[in-house]
Amino acid sequence: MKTILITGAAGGVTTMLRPLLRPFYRLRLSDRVAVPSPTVDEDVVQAELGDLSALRRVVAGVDGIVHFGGYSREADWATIHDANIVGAYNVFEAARLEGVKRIVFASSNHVVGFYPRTQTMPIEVTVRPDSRYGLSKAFGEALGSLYADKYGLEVLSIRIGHVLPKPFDKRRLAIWISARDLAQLVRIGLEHPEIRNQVIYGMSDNKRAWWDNSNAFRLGYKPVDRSEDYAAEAIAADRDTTGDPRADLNQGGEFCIAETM
Ligand code: 15L
Repeated sequence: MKTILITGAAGGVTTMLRPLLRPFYRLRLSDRVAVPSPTVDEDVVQAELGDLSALRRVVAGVDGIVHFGGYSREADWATIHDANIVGAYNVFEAARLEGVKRIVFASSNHVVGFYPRTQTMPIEVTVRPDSRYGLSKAFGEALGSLYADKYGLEVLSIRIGHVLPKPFDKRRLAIWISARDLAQLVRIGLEHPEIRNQVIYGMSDNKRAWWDNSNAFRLGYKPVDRSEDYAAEAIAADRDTTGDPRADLNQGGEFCIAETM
């Protein structure tokens, strides 16, 4: 069984992913805070993403890294810089120095959040970040490109939509992904022999999607969940309108206007 490091293992999304990945991998879990309810098979190590030497010890000997660590919403520059810019750099650098070839990077839809909702987009578009957070995820994708081209790492960046048991508004009907569909994409990122530096969207089989996810389908992705099953409830909730057209008309929603969250 391969050993896989999950960074940010105390987070909500990684907590949903752990039981879905455990049947296939020996999991090493890292976070700066305590990881909830580790099983006897999970190896927990506390580490700060800002500490490269500590990270080198954490990644040493693993077969792949699933990097979800960092800050997952909009915040002030110091927070984003330390957690997502320095943090992502250190993860890629630790991988290179310790000879770990595979990285699955948790990117975000907020890399392209200032595209209008009327546009259906392939992956190969110029980034239009909607926040310092989105900008930091674009930096992470660019790190993947550099480390693949220059050092031969194999990197899958997933522009994740929104991971929750079910989508709760119209925007999320377009971008939602279930935990099991995301786990499938993570496994593709860890296993697929043709990964060099690929970027894909992380969404389920969503009828109202804004993204063309051909890149993921080419790698064999077959989503099993559909946001449309929750459409009536999400539309009735009527949570979408902020009154600011930047948020209401663009894909990134409230990230297009928020300064912190
Ligand atoms: C993200 O990238 C965030 O990490 C998550 O908390 C959600 O806000 C999501 O995007 C979203 O766009 O709904």
